[in-house]
Amino acid sequence: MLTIALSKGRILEQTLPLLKKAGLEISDEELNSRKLILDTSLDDVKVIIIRATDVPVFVQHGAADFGISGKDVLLEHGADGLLELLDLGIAQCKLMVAASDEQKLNQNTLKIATKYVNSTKRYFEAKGQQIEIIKLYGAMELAPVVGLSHCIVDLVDTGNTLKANGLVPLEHIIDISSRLVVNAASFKTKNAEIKFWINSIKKNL
Ligand code: PRT
Ligand code: MG
Repeated sequence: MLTIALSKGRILEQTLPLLKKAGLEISDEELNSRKLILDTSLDDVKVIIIRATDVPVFVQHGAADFGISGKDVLLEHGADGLLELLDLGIAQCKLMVAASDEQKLNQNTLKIATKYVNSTKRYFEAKGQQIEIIKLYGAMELAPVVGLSHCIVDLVDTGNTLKANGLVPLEHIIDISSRLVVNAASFKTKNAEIKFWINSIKKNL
């Protein structure tokens, strides 16, 4: 039995065609049901649907053998017990610093609203810039507008969300895409099975 962890939303949408090409299908009936454990076209493979940020947690603890997760989420979670074995190149975006204008970044202590606390700390520590982080769980773009922070660190794709809120992308922290992560113990005990799926997905990327 193999359990794969996926998150709802854009990662699921972009992963399903990859799994299909690799020989694993999930019916619309399963996808449209309210079930969190979905049956697949193969009896010995199940898919669980969870929050994006929970995917590395389930995989780390072996509740899923492997999962697909954004690099942004993995950088926050840490690599403990996880093997990042494949870059799927899907759900691409950039982690960036954004503000209403460049001058806003000139502060002795820069106030930053973000949910990416670890990546933000690492980036500004390397630059030697003193910061104060205001941890938010969403709608980061709002923070500079209402004076909660000088800038934000968030994912940017088209840039439309920033623009709509009067913000501009200023500094590029890292390119993001989704990665296939494997539970380290599963990779030993179910090595052939997991390698089979990694290779099948890889062949069709
Ligand atoms: O809400 P929940 O925590 O359950 O998950 P989620 O809503 O964050 O999930 P979802 O489906 O949005 O997928 C999140 C994953 O997709 C992230 O972890 C990234 O790896 C990846 N991804 C790729 C993105 C984007 N692109 C993206 N543009 N995740 C979020 N965004 C958001 C961004 O935060 C901003 O609000 O889209 C907005 C910017 O988009 P543009 O096109 O206006 O620049
Ligand atoms: Mg969301």
